[in-house]
Amino acid sequence: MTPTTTITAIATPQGRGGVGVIRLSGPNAFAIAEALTNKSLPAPRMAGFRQFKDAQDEVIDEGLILCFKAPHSFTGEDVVEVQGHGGVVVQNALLARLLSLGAVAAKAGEFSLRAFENGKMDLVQAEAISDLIDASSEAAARSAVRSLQGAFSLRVNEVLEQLIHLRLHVEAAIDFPEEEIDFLADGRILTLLEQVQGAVSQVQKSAKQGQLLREGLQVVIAGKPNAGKSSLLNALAGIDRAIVTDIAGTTRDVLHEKITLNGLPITLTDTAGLRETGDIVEQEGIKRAYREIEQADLLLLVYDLTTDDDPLALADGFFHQRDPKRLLLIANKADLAEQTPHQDELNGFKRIILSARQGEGLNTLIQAISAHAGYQPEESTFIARTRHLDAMVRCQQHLADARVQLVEFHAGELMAESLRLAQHALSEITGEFSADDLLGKIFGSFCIGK
Ligand SMILES: Nc1nc2c(ncn2[C@@H]2O[C@H](COP(=O)(O)OP(=O)(O)O)[C@@H](O)[C@H]2O)c(=O)[nH]1
Ligand SMILES: [Mg+2]
Repeated sequence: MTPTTTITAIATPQGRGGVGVIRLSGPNAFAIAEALTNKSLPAPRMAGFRQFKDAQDEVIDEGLILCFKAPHSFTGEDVVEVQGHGGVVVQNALLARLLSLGAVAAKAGEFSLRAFENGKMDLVQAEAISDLIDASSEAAARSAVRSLQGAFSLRVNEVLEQLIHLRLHVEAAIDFPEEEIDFLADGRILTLLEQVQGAVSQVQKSAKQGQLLREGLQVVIAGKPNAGKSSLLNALAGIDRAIVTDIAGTTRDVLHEKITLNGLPITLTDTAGLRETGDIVEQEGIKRAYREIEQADLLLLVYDLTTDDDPLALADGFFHQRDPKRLLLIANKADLAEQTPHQDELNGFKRIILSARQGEGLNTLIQAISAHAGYQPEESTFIARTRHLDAMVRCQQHLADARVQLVEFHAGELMAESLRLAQHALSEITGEFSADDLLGKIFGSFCIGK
């Protein structure tokens, strides 16, 4: 399906700036630009200085025109960049003129969608552009560039090739039924299958790091009033963000603070102390605290060492379940209890003894958080999304099914079907086999003009 419309959008941020760029893409891009300037266009890839005019031939703005002839453009279509001045009013006047000349306002991500549809980039690369624009840390930006340049796609495609190679072997075995049993049993197919499983695991590991970089970790601080939750948030954030007093019930609303620990983006959430209370405002705060607790990747249960509170009993009471993968016990006020900050274990739960007020033991906590997330930044990390991880999990499930069919049932046909599904799942990452609604969801979250 070739789009017949010519789309346009302001590509630079709305606001004051030296330059404001408007993009046009589609079959009429050149004709519309010619009408805008009332002059012939510069040769492709050559900048030309032009006046941009309205219907009455009045000058709206002046600046550079850049043309890119299909297929040598971002979208693969004829593209024109109109580079005027960066003011909200003048840019909107230019945009209105382009619309009156027959261009259509681009939807969010429509330029990238066309680039994808015209084979200029795969889905992972298109997503990487969006992630690069939204990157919240230098590490995230660097990984996004790596994905954009194809590092992730290359890894996925390598595994896909191995998988296709394996499928060929299995299909061949099915096509020669008299040899099927021997062929399937000779161990070669199993070896190939195990190689594919290993390769997917490797990519999964790297992608998990990339997803952490992109999506960060939701860490929620919870506990009784006065345990030192707000003090801990302030200590980790390195600023006086939350109000700290010795009055129980000081924190009533949920407070979010974005921080980066060793390059790992974290959203820290401070919550109201959990207790029975008659105060309506505090009750609402506690309700909100529970909502945050449910969604947390990691819970920091803070308790006061100078009391005789039992953290595991608190965890039972607050969360009704204990999951060592989601819970870190934080024994606070080590200074008052005259304990040196350290780390130990309590019934399989990691416990960190620290002093939020003195800032002692924080490094141990930071390391424990990184370790909990499984975060090990490496130079080659590429950006990845939950969508990619889900696809790989499904791929692994189909591979495991294939293995059962092979090893337990020698069922070539069923194994072949599982492998086909595994390939399908993996291909969704780069977009080879993506449903339209998925594409709509992905590109719809992009900014306009990309
Ligand atoms: N000595 C000492 N006092 C602390 C420590 N952490 C918090 N506090 C004090 O305990 C009181 C309650 O702290 P706050 O952070 O507001 O607790 P929250 O109610 O859990 O948010 C305040 O007076 C803090 O100064 C600590 O590590 N050592
Ligand atoms: Mg507080």
